[in-house]
Amino acid sequence: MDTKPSGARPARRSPRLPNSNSNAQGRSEELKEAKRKGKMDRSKGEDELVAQLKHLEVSRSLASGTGLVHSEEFTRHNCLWDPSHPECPDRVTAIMEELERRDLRPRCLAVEPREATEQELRLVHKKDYVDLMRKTQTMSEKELQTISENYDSVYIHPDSFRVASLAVGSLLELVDKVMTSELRNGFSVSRPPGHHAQFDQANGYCLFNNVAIATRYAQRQHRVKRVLVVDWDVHHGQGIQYAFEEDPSVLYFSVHRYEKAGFWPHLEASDGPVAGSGAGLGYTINLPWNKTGMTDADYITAFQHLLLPVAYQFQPQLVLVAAGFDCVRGDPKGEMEATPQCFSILTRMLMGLAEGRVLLALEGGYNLRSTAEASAACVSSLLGDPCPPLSSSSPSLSALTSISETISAHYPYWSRLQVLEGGPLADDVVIRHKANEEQVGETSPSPLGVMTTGLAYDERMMEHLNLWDR
Ligand code: Q9C
Ligand code: ZN
Repeated sequence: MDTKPSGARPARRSPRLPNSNSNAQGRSEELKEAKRKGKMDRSKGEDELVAQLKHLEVSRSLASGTGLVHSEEFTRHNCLWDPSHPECPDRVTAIMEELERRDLRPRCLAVEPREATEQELRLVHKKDYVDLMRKTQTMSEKELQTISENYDSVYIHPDSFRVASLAVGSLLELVDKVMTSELRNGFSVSRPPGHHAQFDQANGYCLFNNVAIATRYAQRQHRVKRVLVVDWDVHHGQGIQYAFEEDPSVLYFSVHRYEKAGFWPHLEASDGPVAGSGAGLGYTINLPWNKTGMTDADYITAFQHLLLPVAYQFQPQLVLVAAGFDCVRGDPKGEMEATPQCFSILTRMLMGLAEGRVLLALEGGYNLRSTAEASAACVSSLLGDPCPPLSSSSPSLSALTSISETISAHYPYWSRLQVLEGGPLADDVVIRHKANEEQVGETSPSPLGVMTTGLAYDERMMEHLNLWDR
């Protein structure tokens, strides 16, 4: 496509330039033609040119803009009987202030939130449950407290039904806009969170499962076949896992604090060997951390060696992120050590998937500063800014062990995890992993034992040389 020698290319392409789409040579020619005509005919408006490009189905490469949903309404849901509850209105206010402070807010396109319909809520939830939640709007504080106690770690306010419906609807609006390429990507600064909410129950500060509903909505409304859900909230999003465990059209990846089921929600279903069931076998990927203090290197290694190989094989058409920031350094619940800047990189790593259709929805995050800074880091990446540098470090032995165990569990399902040459080597990998564990036990952590680097070399490559400038 490009006839210039590669050395003459700029080191970094502007994110505003159309992507070099490898299988789009023909369309690329058409695009050039369209651009040429556009330049020639100055009377033609930009709108007409854009319409022309849309017709050529290259519009995705031009899809620009990061959608940002927020509303004051998200501060109306609060705990009447515990004013110091960690899932508090200040969480979203702190994020919006940080976006403002860093001048990120005006660079985004404001998307108006709307309430989800009953039908939409029922894409994931039972009718009786939706009806019950609706009825809480007129209940007394006493009644609300009683209802809340039927669930694990939940509070309900008279405004909760409306606000939770608005959190769902906000994400659905973003789904509409990225699927039609009106926007490239987006971030929903909403609450209450959603990833613990289940078919017939609220759970873990969550009333409706925002991300799970958005996944089903994208599939029904926009004919999306494959959705990747990435859940980096420090808690396992069991609500999302349960919704899709038998479904091969949704790949659910969660990285979470586990400590051998010692951490909430204390489920063995959160462990690494759990991989889904029936047709969905292989489409649930759990990466449980068995120690606190996981760093940037641990998260980045997990993405590089586990999530991304599988994700690029899966070829999602939409990426939804259950973006909890209780995994960021300073969070009282997560007790992890990932920096806010790390989330720029994780976000960027996902933007190569699904033609850039990446939507983040706020989940947990209980240190206001950490949550606000990490959210801003994500928005900055969505806008195309370069990632800030990280201080380099190595992944920990505990992290590598977890990653290796999950890779082993998924070897049978994902050939892209098969990095060793020469056929199915799952057994070999387990052995190598153990050997690595012994080896690094004495010294400092080393790269993933299950990963080997292949070197390709052929003498015939010597025949390619510059004849007039040796
Ligand atoms: N002793 C989110 O981060 N903790 N939810 C219960 C019981 C519940 C977290 C502790 C934590 C829920 C969205
Ligand atoms: Zn959480």
